Amino acid sequence: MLSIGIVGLPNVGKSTLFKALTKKQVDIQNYPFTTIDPNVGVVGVPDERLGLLAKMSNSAKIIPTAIEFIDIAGLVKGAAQGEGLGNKFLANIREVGAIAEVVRIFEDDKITHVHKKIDPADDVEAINMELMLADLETINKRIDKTKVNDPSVAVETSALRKLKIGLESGMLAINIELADKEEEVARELNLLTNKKFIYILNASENQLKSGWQPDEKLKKTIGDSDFVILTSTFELLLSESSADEQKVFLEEVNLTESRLDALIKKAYHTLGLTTFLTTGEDETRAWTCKADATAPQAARAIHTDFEQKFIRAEVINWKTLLDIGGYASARAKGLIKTVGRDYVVQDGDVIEIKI
Ligand SMILES: Nc1nc2c(ncn2[C@@H]2O[C@H](COP(=O)(O)OP(=O)(O)O)[C@@H](O)[C@H]2O)c(=O)[nH]1
Ligand SMILES: [Mg+2]
Repeated sequence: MLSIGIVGLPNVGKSTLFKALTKKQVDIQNYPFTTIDPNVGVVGVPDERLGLLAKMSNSAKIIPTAIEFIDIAGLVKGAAQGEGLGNKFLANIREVGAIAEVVRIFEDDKITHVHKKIDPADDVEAINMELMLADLETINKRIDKTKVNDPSVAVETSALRKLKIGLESGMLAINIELADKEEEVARELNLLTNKKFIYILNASENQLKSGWQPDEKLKKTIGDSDFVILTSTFELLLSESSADEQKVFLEEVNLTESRLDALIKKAYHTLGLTTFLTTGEDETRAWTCKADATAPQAARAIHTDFEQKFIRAEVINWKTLLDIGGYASARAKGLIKTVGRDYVVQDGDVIEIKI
């Protein structure tokens, strides 16, 4: 399952956010290959389409698609050099699909900031610097093992050199320009800064209420990455409240809905994922595939055998299916497409795989 590692300095609200997220924990029986670990929360991705399709099909249950969030100990300066829990911490996030970086925006004298001042752009730079240093270490180790004059490793050598130069000049690996073959080398190294980032800007309720937005300096530091503004303590409070209470609390900060759902949806986007759907009397279910997956690749999500055994698929957009009122009418009107192995799955396709 695709996962997101939550990183950030100590005392920025990571665990509070994680706790709020785990209130959205799904029944993990439905998700094979899920890790059972107190620091891992398997969170359902909110999807309005599921309820509508389930009603149409009279489904016994609804199963959303899910992603894992991993809460990791705080990262401090020197982590890349293996100080304290640093190294172990960094090993924990090598496998994640994307990194959610929590940045403290809220001011609170009672809660110590490790740098003694609230400077979000500075904090982001400090964290990203540690991640880059860890990547540099990975690269230097690999360079030591590679015989540079061996022509069979020319691509690897050039990739390593470009990555080293880029990282040393303060670039995240993901922003370093590489040829396609070199990209493969970089991917295989599992570099931390070669992952997509989503920034969680943890503001106070007052900041939220007054429409706080990142300033130019912070925007520049974040670059093109996705970001979400929320208050982690407020989200935790919401997640522990009844629907009626939630309404009152939301009004107080001029919000119409929890920002946590927005975060989960955005994280799914950051991971580069697409949702396709299946619907019937047993269940209406959302499935995950990579954004450019073909039908057989997508079918793997349902069963690992399905990629091999795939013959064809019947596909209809969820809205078209809903508007026409179900499979029988859709079939009668010829609205269901039969597609082969080359078909690239579109977000919102309702699919029946024939094996
Ligand atoms: N005022 C305020 N305090 C917060 C907020 N988020 C977290 N805190 C507090 O900051 C402290 C550290 O939070 P925690 O989630 O454990 O941070 P972590 O070290 O990043 O995991 C706790 O006392 C939280 O209640 C917030 O949005 N506003
Ligand atoms: Mg914590």
